[in-house]
Amino acid sequence: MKIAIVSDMHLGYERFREDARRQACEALEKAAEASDMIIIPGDIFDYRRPSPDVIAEAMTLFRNIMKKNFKARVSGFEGEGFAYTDMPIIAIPGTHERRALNAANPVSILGMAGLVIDASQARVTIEKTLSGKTEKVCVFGLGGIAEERFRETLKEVAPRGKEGCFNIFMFHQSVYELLPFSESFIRIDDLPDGFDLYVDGHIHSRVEMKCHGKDFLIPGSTVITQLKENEQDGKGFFVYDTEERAYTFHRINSRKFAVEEIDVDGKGPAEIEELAREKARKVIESSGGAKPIIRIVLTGKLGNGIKLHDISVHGLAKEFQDNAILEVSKLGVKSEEIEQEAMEIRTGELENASLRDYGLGVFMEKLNKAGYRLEISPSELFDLLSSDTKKEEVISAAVKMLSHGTIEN
Ligand SMILES: [Mn+2]
Repeated sequence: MKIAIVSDMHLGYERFREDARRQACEALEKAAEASDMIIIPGDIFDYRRPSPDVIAEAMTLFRNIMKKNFKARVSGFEGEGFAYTDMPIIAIPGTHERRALNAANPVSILGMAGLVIDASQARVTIEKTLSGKTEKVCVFGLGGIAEERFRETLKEVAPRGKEGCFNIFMFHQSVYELLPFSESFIRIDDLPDGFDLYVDGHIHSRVEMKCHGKDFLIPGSTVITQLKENEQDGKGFFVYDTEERAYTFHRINSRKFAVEEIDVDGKGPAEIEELAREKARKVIESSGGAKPIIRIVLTGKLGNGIKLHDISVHGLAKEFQDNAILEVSKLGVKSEEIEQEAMEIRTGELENASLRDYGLGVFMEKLNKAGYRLEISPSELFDLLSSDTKKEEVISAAVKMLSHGTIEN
Protein backbone atom coordinates (compact mmCIF):
# COMPACT_ATOMS: atom_id res chain seq x y z
CA MET A 1 0.00 0.00 0.00
CA LYS A 2 1.20 3.52 -0.73
CA ILE A 3 0.56 6.01 2.04
CA ALA A 4 0.93 9.76 1.53
CA ILE A 5 1.82 11.79 4.63
CA VAL A 6 0.82 15.46 4.36
CA SER A 7 1.09 17.70 7.40
CA ASP A 8 0.67 21.17 8.90
CA MET A 9 -1.20 22.90 6.08
CA HIS A 10 -2.23 25.79 8.32
CA LEU A 11 -5.23 26.87 6.27
CA GLY A 12 -6.18 30.42 7.16
CA TYR A 13 -2.62 31.38 8.12
CA GLU A 14 -2.99 35.12 7.88
CA ARG A 15 0.37 36.21 6.61
CA PHE A 16 0.42 33.84 3.62
CA ARG A 17 -3.20 32.85 3.41
CA GLU A 18 -3.33 32.23 -0.34
CA ASP A 19 0.00 30.34 -0.21
CA ALA A 20 -1.42 28.14 2.53
CA ARG A 21 -4.51 27.34 0.46
CA ARG A 22 -2.75 26.83 -2.85
CA GLN A 23 0.09 24.74 -1.42
CA ALA A 24 -2.28 22.59 0.63
CA CYS A 25 -4.31 22.03 -2.52
CA GLU A 26 -1.28 21.02 -4.57
CA ALA A 27 0.05 18.76 -1.83
CA LEU A 28 -3.28 16.96 -1.39
CA GLU A 29 -3.85 16.56 -5.12
CA LYS A 30 -0.38 15.22 -5.78
CA ALA A 31 -0.64 13.01 -2.70
CA ALA A 32 -3.93 11.57 -3.95
CA GLU A 33 -2.37 10.81 -7.34
CA ALA A 34 0.69 9.16 -5.84
CA SER A 35 -0.92 7.02 -3.14
CA ASP A 36 -3.73 4.72 -2.04
CA MET A 37 -4.47 6.66 1.13
CA ILE A 38 -3.54 9.91 2.89
CA ILE A 39 -2.71 10.52 6.53
CA ILE A 40 -2.52 14.01 8.07
CA PRO A 41 -0.77 14.36 11.46
CA GLY A 42 -2.36 17.65 12.51
CA ASP A 43 -2.70 21.38 11.89
CA ILE A 44 -4.89 21.32 8.80
CA PHE A 45 -6.02 24.69 10.15
CA ASP A 46 -4.05 27.56 11.63
CA TYR A 47 -6.74 28.32 14.21
CA ARG A 48 -8.84 26.32 16.59
CA ARG A 49 -11.81 28.48 15.55
CA PRO A 50 -11.29 29.20 11.86
CA SER A 51 -13.65 31.62 10.13
CA PRO A 52 -16.46 30.20 7.96
CA ASP A 53 -14.42 31.27 4.90
CA VAL A 54 -11.49 29.15 5.97
CA ILE A 55 -13.74 26.20 6.82
CA ALA A 56 -15.24 26.56 3.34
CA GLU A 57 -11.72 26.55 1.84
CA ALA A 58 -10.94 23.31 3.64
CA MET A 59 -14.23 21.71 2.66
CA THR A 60 -13.65 22.55 -0.99
CA LEU A 61 -10.15 21.08 -0.85
CA PHE A 62 -11.29 17.82 0.69
CA ARG A 63 -14.40 17.56 -1.50
CA ASN A 64 -12.11 17.68 -4.54
CA ILE A 65 -9.76 15.07 -3.10
CA MET A 66 -12.72 12.78 -2.40
CA LYS A 67 -13.37 12.60 -6.13
CA LYS A 68 -10.01 10.91 -6.69
CA ASN A 69 -9.96 7.24 -7.30
CA PHE A 70 -8.43 5.94 -4.06
CA LYS A 71 -7.77 2.22 -4.25
CA ALA A 72 -8.01 1.69 -0.51
CA ARG A 73 -11.07 1.95 1.73
CA VAL A 74 -11.61 2.33 5.45
CA SER A 75 -12.89 -0.95 6.83
CA GLY A 76 -12.74 -0.46 10.58
CA PHE A 77 -12.90 2.25 13.23
CA GLU A 78 -12.40 1.79 16.97
CA GLY A 79 -12.39 4.67 19.40
CA GLU A 80 -14.08 7.93 20.26
CA GLY A 81 -16.33 9.34 17.58
CA PHE A 82 -17.36 7.71 14.36
CA ALA A 83 -16.18 7.18 10.78
CA TYR A 84 -18.58 9.08 8.54
CA THR A 85 -16.90 8.01 5.31
CA ASP A 86 -14.91 5.06 4.00
CA MET A 87 -12.58 7.33 2.01
CA PRO A 88 -9.03 6.75 3.24
CA ILE A 89 -8.10 10.24 4.44
CA ILE A 90 -7.16 10.00 8.08
CA ALA A 91 -6.42 13.11 10.15
CA ILE A 92 -5.84 14.20 13.73
CA PRO A 93 -6.14 17.68 15.24
CA GLY A 94 -2.83 19.41 16.00
CA THR A 95 -1.83 22.04 18.52
CA HIS A 96 -3.37 24.82 16.45
CA GLU A 97 -6.73 23.07 16.47
CA ARG A 98 -6.63 21.82 20.03
CA ARG A 99 -9.63 22.66 22.15
CA ALA A 100 -11.00 21.46 25.47
CA LEU A 101 -11.87 17.79 25.64
CA ASN A 102 -15.29 17.09 24.08
CA ALA A 103 -15.44 20.53 22.43
CA ALA A 104 -15.72 20.34 18.65
CA ASN A 105 -12.51 21.29 16.86
CA PRO A 106 -12.23 22.07 13.14
CA VAL A 107 -10.85 18.60 12.31
CA SER A 108 -13.69 16.89 14.12
CA ILE A 109 -16.05 19.09 12.09
CA LEU A 110 -14.44 17.90 8.83
CA GLY A 111 -14.87 14.39 10.23
CA MET A 112 -18.57 14.94 10.90
CA ALA A 113 -18.94 16.25 7.36
CA GLY A 114 -17.47 12.96 6.12
CA LEU A 115 -14.51 14.71 4.49
CA VAL A 116 -11.82 13.07 6.61
CA ILE A 117 -11.73 10.45 9.32
CA ASP A 118 -10.98 12.10 12.65
CA ALA A 119 -8.60 9.66 14.31
CA SER A 120 -7.83 11.52 17.53
CA GLN A 121 -7.61 8.61 19.98
CA ALA A 122 -8.89 6.11 17.47
CA ARG A 123 -7.64 3.11 15.53
CA VAL A 124 -8.56 3.06 11.87
CA THR A 125 -8.16 0.07 9.55
CA ILE A 126 -7.73 0.60 5.83
CA GLU A 127 -7.85 -2.16 3.21
CA LYS A 128 -6.90 -2.50 -0.40
CA THR A 129 -7.61 -5.55 -2.53
CA LEU A 130 -5.78 -6.01 -5.78
CA SER A 131 -5.95 -9.20 -7.90
CA GLY A 132 -7.29 -11.20 -5.00
CA LYS A 133 -4.64 -10.01 -2.55
CA THR A 134 -5.73 -7.87 0.42
CA GLU A 135 -3.38 -5.49 2.21
CA LYS A 136 -4.27 -3.93 5.54
CA VAL A 137 -2.97 -0.80 7.20
CA CYS A 138 -3.92 0.28 10.69
CA VAL A 139 -3.44 3.85 11.90
CA PHE A 140 -3.47 4.60 15.61
CA GLY A 141 -4.05 8.34 15.94
CA LEU A 142 -3.51 10.55 18.95
CA GLY A 143 -4.43 14.22 18.50
CA GLY A 144 -2.09 16.92 19.79
CA ILE A 145 -2.33 17.44 23.56
CA ALA A 146 -0.48 19.40 26.24
CA GLU A 147 3.15 18.21 26.20
CA GLU A 148 3.30 17.45 29.93
CA ARG A 149 0.26 15.21 29.63
CA PHE A 150 1.56 13.20 26.74
CA ARG A 151 3.46 10.51 28.68
CA GLU A 152 0.53 9.99 31.02
CA THR A 153 -1.89 9.83 28.08
CA LEU A 154 0.29 7.25 26.35
CA LYS A 155 0.01 5.12 29.48
CA GLU A 156 -3.76 5.52 29.66
CA VAL A 157 -4.45 5.00 25.98
CA ALA A 158 -1.76 2.34 25.44
CA PRO A 159 -1.53 2.72 21.65
CA ARG A 160 -1.11 -0.61 19.93
CA GLY A 161 -1.25 -1.99 16.45
CA LYS A 162 -3.42 -4.70 15.03
CA GLU A 163 -2.32 -8.15 13.97
CA GLY A 164 -2.05 -8.73 10.24
CA CYS A 165 -1.76 -5.01 9.51
CA PHE A 166 1.02 -2.60 8.69
CA ASN A 167 0.78 -0.47 11.83
CA ILE A 168 1.25 3.29 12.01
CA PHE A 169 1.38 5.48 15.10
CA MET A 170 0.37 9.05 14.20
CA PHE A 171 0.65 11.92 16.67
CA HIS A 172 1.36 15.66 16.94
CA GLN A 173 3.85 16.59 19.65
CA SER A 174 7.28 18.06 20.24
CA VAL A 175 10.08 15.53 20.47
CA TYR A 176 12.98 16.18 22.83
CA GLU A 177 15.66 15.02 20.38
CA LEU A 178 14.49 17.73 17.96
CA LEU A 179 13.50 20.46 20.43
CA PRO A 180 15.71 19.96 23.48
CA PHE A 181 14.41 22.62 25.83
CA SER A 182 11.71 21.14 27.98
CA GLU A 183 11.94 17.94 29.99
CA SER A 184 8.22 17.44 29.39
CA PHE A 185 8.83 16.72 25.69
CA ILE A 186 8.70 13.03 24.85
CA ARG A 187 11.90 11.20 23.97
CA ILE A 188 11.81 9.03 20.88
CA ASP A 189 12.55 5.87 22.86
CA ASP A 190 9.52 6.54 25.07
CA LEU A 191 7.11 6.31 22.15
CA PRO A 192 5.08 3.08 22.12
CA ASP A 193 6.91 0.10 20.66
CA GLY A 194 5.47 -2.33 18.12
CA PHE A 195 4.56 -0.07 15.18
CA ASP A 196 5.94 -0.32 11.65
CA LEU A 197 6.00 3.43 11.08
CA TYR A 198 5.90 6.56 13.28
CA VAL A 199 4.44 9.78 11.88
CA ASP A 200 4.54 13.10 13.70
CA GLY A 201 3.37 16.62 12.79
CA HIS A 202 3.99 19.89 14.65
CA ILE A 203 7.56 20.45 13.44
CA HIS A 204 7.54 22.48 10.22
CA SER A 205 10.71 21.20 8.61
CA ARG A 206 11.25 17.72 7.20
CA VAL A 207 12.60 15.06 9.61
CA GLU A 208 13.68 11.49 8.84
CA MET A 209 14.73 9.48 11.88
CA LYS A 210 14.31 6.04 13.44
CA CYS A 211 12.14 4.98 16.37
CA HIS A 212 12.52 1.45 17.79
CA GLY A 213 14.34 0.57 14.58
CA LYS A 214 11.49 1.75 12.35
CA ASP A 215 11.08 4.88 10.25
CA PHE A 216 10.02 8.02 12.10
CA LEU A 217 8.87 10.69 9.65
CA ILE A 218 7.79 14.31 9.86
CA PRO A 219 6.98 15.81 6.45
CA GLY A 220 7.05 19.41 7.71
CA SER A 221 4.46 22.04 6.86
CA THR A 222 3.21 22.69 3.33
CA VAL A 223 3.53 26.44 3.87
CA ILE A 224 6.32 28.60 5.30
CA THR A 225 5.30 29.89 8.69
CA GLN A 226 8.27 30.40 10.96
CA LEU A 227 10.86 31.81 8.54
CA LYS A 228 13.52 29.60 10.07
CA GLU A 229 16.69 28.58 8.31
CA ASN A 230 15.67 24.94 8.05
CA GLU A 231 12.53 25.86 6.10
CA GLN A 232 14.58 26.77 3.01
CA ASP A 233 14.62 23.17 1.80
CA GLY A 234 11.29 23.35 0.02
CA LYS A 235 7.96 21.91 1.01
CA GLY A 236 6.21 18.68 0.19
CA PHE A 237 5.00 15.34 1.51
CA PHE A 238 6.16 11.76 1.94
CA VAL A 239 4.85 8.67 0.22
CA TYR A 240 5.59 5.50 2.17
CA ASP A 241 5.43 2.16 0.38
CA THR A 242 4.55 -0.60 2.85
CA GLU A 243 5.76 -3.37 0.54
CA GLU A 244 9.19 -1.86 -0.02
CA ARG A 245 9.32 -0.40 3.48
CA ALA A 246 10.78 2.68 1.83
CA TYR A 247 9.64 6.24 1.29
CA THR A 248 10.12 9.14 -1.09
CA PHE A 249 9.70 12.88 -0.61
CA HIS A 250 7.54 14.70 -3.16
CA ARG A 251 8.04 18.41 -3.60
CA ILE A 252 5.32 20.96 -4.18
CA ASN A 253 5.69 24.43 -5.70
CA SER A 254 6.16 26.42 -2.57
CA ARG A 255 7.14 30.06 -2.52
CA LYS A 256 10.90 30.41 -2.50
CA PHE A 257 12.35 31.24 0.87
CA ALA A 258 15.95 32.31 1.45
CA VAL A 259 17.93 33.26 4.52
CA GLU A 260 20.92 35.53 3.96
CA GLU A 261 23.37 36.54 6.64
CA ILE A 262 25.20 39.85 6.93
CA ASP A 263 27.99 40.40 9.43
CA VAL A 264 27.65 43.99 10.63
CA ASP A 265 31.13 44.10 12.20
CA GLY A 266 32.83 47.37 11.47
CA LYS A 267 30.13 48.50 9.03
CA GLY A 268 28.00 51.60 9.05
CA PRO A 269 24.22 51.63 8.49
CA ALA A 270 24.49 52.68 4.81
CA GLU A 271 26.93 49.88 4.02
CA ILE A 272 24.77 47.30 5.81
CA GLU A 273 21.69 48.43 3.90
CA GLU A 274 23.54 48.27 0.58
CA LEU A 275 24.71 44.72 1.32
CA ALA A 276 21.12 43.77 2.15
CA ARG A 277 20.01 45.20 -1.20
CA GLU A 278 22.64 43.20 -3.08
CA LYS A 279 21.65 39.96 -1.36
CA ALA A 280 17.96 40.60 -1.95
CA ARG A 281 18.52 41.35 -5.66
CA LYS A 282 20.44 38.09 -6.12
CA VAL A 283 17.68 36.02 -4.55
CA ILE A 284 15.02 37.80 -6.65
CA GLU A 285 16.99 37.17 -9.86
CA SER A 286 17.35 33.47 -9.16
CA SER A 287 13.78 32.86 -8.04
CA GLY A 288 11.64 33.76 -11.08
CA GLY A 289 7.88 33.73 -10.70
CA ALA A 290 6.26 34.42 -7.36
CA LYS A 291 7.83 36.95 -4.99
CA PRO A 292 10.35 35.16 -2.79
CA ILE A 293 10.40 35.52 0.97
CA ILE A 294 13.82 36.83 1.95
CA ARG A 295 14.99 36.94 5.50
CA ILE A 296 18.16 38.88 6.08
CA VAL A 297 19.82 38.02 9.35
CA LEU A 298 22.23 40.56 10.76
CA THR A 299 24.99 39.17 12.98
CA GLY A 300 28.13 40.48 14.65
CA LYS A 301 28.66 43.51 16.83
CA LEU A 302 27.67 47.04 15.89
CA GLY A 303 30.41 49.65 16.13
CA ASN A 304 30.36 52.20 18.92
CA GLY A 305 27.79 54.90 18.52
CA ILE A 306 25.74 52.92 15.97
CA LYS A 307 22.29 51.97 17.16
CA LEU A 308 20.08 49.17 15.88
CA HIS A 309 17.39 51.58 14.76
CA ASP A 310 19.89 53.38 12.52
CA ILE A 311 19.44 50.47 10.12
CA SER A 312 16.25 51.10 8.19
CA VAL A 313 14.53 47.75 8.20
CA HIS A 314 11.13 49.08 7.18
CA GLY A 315 12.64 51.20 4.44
CA LEU A 316 14.29 48.13 2.92
CA ALA A 317 11.09 46.08 3.10
CA LYS A 318 9.21 48.88 1.37
CA GLU A 319 11.85 49.35 -1.29
CA PHE A 320 11.49 45.71 -2.35
CA GLN A 321 7.78 45.26 -1.78
CA ASP A 322 6.96 44.76 -5.47
CA ASN A 323 9.53 42.00 -5.93
CA ALA A 324 9.97 40.28 -2.59
CA ILE A 325 8.68 39.83 0.91
CA LEU A 326 11.71 41.09 2.73
CA GLU A 327 12.32 40.79 6.42
CA VAL A 328 15.43 41.88 8.30
CA SER A 329 16.21 40.30 11.63
CA LYS A 330 18.40 42.19 14.06
CA LEU A 331 18.16 39.55 16.77
CA GLY A 332 21.64 38.23 16.02
CA VAL A 333 23.33 41.60 16.48
CA LYS A 334 25.36 42.27 19.58
CA SER A 335 24.91 45.76 20.83
CA GLU A 336 25.02 47.40 24.22
CA GLU A 337 21.35 48.28 24.06
CA ILE A 338 20.07 44.73 23.83
CA GLU A 339 18.75 43.21 26.99
CA GLN A 340 19.45 39.84 28.50
CA GLU A 341 16.20 38.25 27.36
CA ALA A 342 16.79 38.99 23.70
CA MET A 343 20.20 37.36 24.14
CA GLU A 344 18.56 34.09 25.15
CA ILE A 345 16.24 34.10 22.20
CA ARG A 346 19.11 34.19 19.77
CA THR A 347 21.17 31.39 21.31
CA GLY A 348 21.66 28.48 18.96
CA GLU A 349 19.42 26.07 20.82
CA LEU A 350 16.37 27.99 19.81
CA GLU A 351 17.07 27.78 16.12
CA ASN A 352 14.95 24.64 15.89
CA ALA A 353 12.22 25.73 18.24
CA SER A 354 9.04 27.53 17.55
CA LEU A 355 8.46 30.71 19.52
CA ARG A 356 5.37 29.16 21.02
CA ASP A 357 7.42 26.28 22.44
CA TYR A 358 10.03 28.69 23.71
CA GLY A 359 7.36 30.86 25.32
CA LEU A 360 5.79 27.83 26.92
CA GLY A 361 9.17 26.81 28.33
CA VAL A 362 9.70 30.25 29.92
CA PHE A 363 6.11 30.29 31.24
CA MET A 364 6.49 26.88 32.87
CA GLU A 365 9.81 27.80 34.42
CA LYS A 366 8.24 30.92 35.96
CA LEU A 367 5.23 28.95 37.21
CA ASN A 368 7.57 26.40 38.79
CA LYS A 369 9.52 29.14 40.55
CA ALA A 370 6.25 30.63 41.80
CA GLY A 371 5.23 27.23 43.20
CA TYR A 372 2.28 26.72 40.82
CA ARG A 373 0.00 24.06 42.27
CA LEU A 374 -3.30 24.41 40.43
CA GLU A 375 -4.92 21.47 38.71
CA ILE A 376 -5.00 23.01 35.25
CA SER A 377 -1.96 22.06 33.27
CA PRO A 378 0.43 24.95 32.65
CA SER A 379 0.27 24.50 28.89
CA GLU A 380 -3.52 24.71 28.86
CA LEU A 381 -3.25 27.93 30.82
CA PHE A 382 -0.60 29.12 28.39
CA ASP A 383 -2.76 28.27 25.37
CA LEU A 384 -5.65 30.18 26.84
CA LEU A 385 -3.58 33.23 27.71
CA SER A 386 -1.96 33.30 24.28
CA SER A 387 -5.15 32.72 22.32
CA ASP A 388 -6.22 35.21 19.71
CA THR A 389 -9.53 36.16 21.25
CA LYS A 390 -10.26 39.47 22.99
CA LYS A 391 -8.27 40.21 26.14
CA GLU A 392 -11.36 40.53 28.34
CA GLU A 393 -12.68 37.18 27.17
CA VAL A 394 -9.33 35.53 27.76
CA ILE A 395 -9.06 36.95 31.26
CA SER A 396 -12.59 35.97 32.25
CA ALA A 397 -12.09 32.46 30.81
CA ALA A 398 -8.79 32.16 32.69
CA VAL A 399 -10.39 33.25 35.95
CA LYS A 400 -13.24 30.77 35.45
CA MET A 401 -10.78 28.06 34.63
CA LEU A 402 -8.71 28.75 37.71
CA SER A 403 -11.76 28.69 39.95
CA HIS A 404 -13.43 25.61 38.44
CA GLY A 405 -10.43 23.64 37.29
CA THR A 406 -11.79 23.30 33.78
CA ILE A 407 -11.29 25.10 30.52
CA GLU A 408 -14.20 27.02 29.09
CA ASN A 409 -12.64 27.79 25.82
MN1 LIG B 1 1.90 23.35 12.85
